[in-house]
Amino acid sequence: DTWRYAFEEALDEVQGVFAQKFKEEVEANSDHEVQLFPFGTLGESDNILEQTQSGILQFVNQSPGFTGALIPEAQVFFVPYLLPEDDDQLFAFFRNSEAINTIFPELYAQQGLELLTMYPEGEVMVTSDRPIAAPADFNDVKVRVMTNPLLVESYRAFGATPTPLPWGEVYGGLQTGIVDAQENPAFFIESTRMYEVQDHITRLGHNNFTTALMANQDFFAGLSEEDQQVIRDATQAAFDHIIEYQQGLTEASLEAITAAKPSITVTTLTEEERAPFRDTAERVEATFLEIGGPRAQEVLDQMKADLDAAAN
Ligand code: 6CS
Repeated sequence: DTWRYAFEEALDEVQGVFAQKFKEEVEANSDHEVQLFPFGTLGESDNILEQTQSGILQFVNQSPGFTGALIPEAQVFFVPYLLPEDDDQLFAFFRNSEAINTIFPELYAQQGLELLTMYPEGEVMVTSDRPIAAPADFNDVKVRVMTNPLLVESYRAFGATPTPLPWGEVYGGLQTGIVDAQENPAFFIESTRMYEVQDHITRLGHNNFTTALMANQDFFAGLSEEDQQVIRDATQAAFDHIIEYQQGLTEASLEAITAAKPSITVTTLTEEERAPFRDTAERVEATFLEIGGPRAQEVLDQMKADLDAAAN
C-alpha cells in the first residue's frame, strides 16, 4: 500500500531532503510506498496537519511554529536564546533530549499524533527592508512570524510589531509592504528568493528552526511491530542524513544570496549588540509559563536539563 507524507517545504529544501531519505529507506526495507506531497500541493501547514489528524494523510512534517497553536507546550521552541548556537551541542540536544523523546510524544499523542522525531533546520535570521542592530530599530517594523502566540510575544519583546501569517502569504506580503521583515534559516531565504524583496539580513543568534515529523496515531498503532520498526529506522536514517546535509549549508546559502544580490547586507550582531535582545528571554520565558499549557513548567525544566547535558 501507499503511505501519504506531506511537508511544509519544496522537495529540494531541508524538509524535502529529509522526506526523500525517509521514503528511500521505507521503500528499501518494506513493500510499502511513500508518496510525497511538498508545500503547495495540499494547502498550508495547518491544512496538512488536520489532514493527518483525520487520517487522510499518514505522515506530516510540521514545525512548532504552527503546531504551537494546537499544542501550547510546543511554543517553548520560541523562547529566544534557549537553543545553543554551537552545532555539536544543538545536534546532541536533539538526539538525546528527554523532553523531545518522552514528554512531547505524550503531548502530541493527545492530538492523535505519533511524534517520530524533531530536528533542527538551521540558524534563524531576520530579513528586513531596513538595518536592524538594536531593539529601537524594530520600532514600527511589521515582522511576519509563523502563527504561534509565543513567537508573536518574542518579537513584541524585541520591540517589533509581529504579524502572524501562513507561509503562502509571506513573499507577496514582503513585496507589497504588508510586512517589512521576517525570520527564517538562510537556506529558505535563498531557495524561496525572499532576498529579492528584502535588503538586509541580520544574525541575532536567537534561535534555530525546529521542525517535527509525525504520523497519524491510529494508523501507526495499527501497524505490525515490524512496520513500526521500519518507520523508526527510516526516521533515524533521515535524521542522521539531514544533520550531515546541514554541514556548511548556512554559509553556502548566504554566499548564494550575496552572489544573486550583491547589494544585500549580512550582519552578525556582536555580543554587545545582542545583549538587549538576550535580555528579553526572561520575560518571554515567563509568558511561556503562562500560556504554554499545563505541562509548560515541566517542559521548560526538562529542556534546560537536556541543554545542560548536551553542553557537557
Ligand atoms: O516560515 C515558514 O512559514 C516556513 N519556514 C520554513 C523554514 N519551513 C516551513 C515553514 O512554513
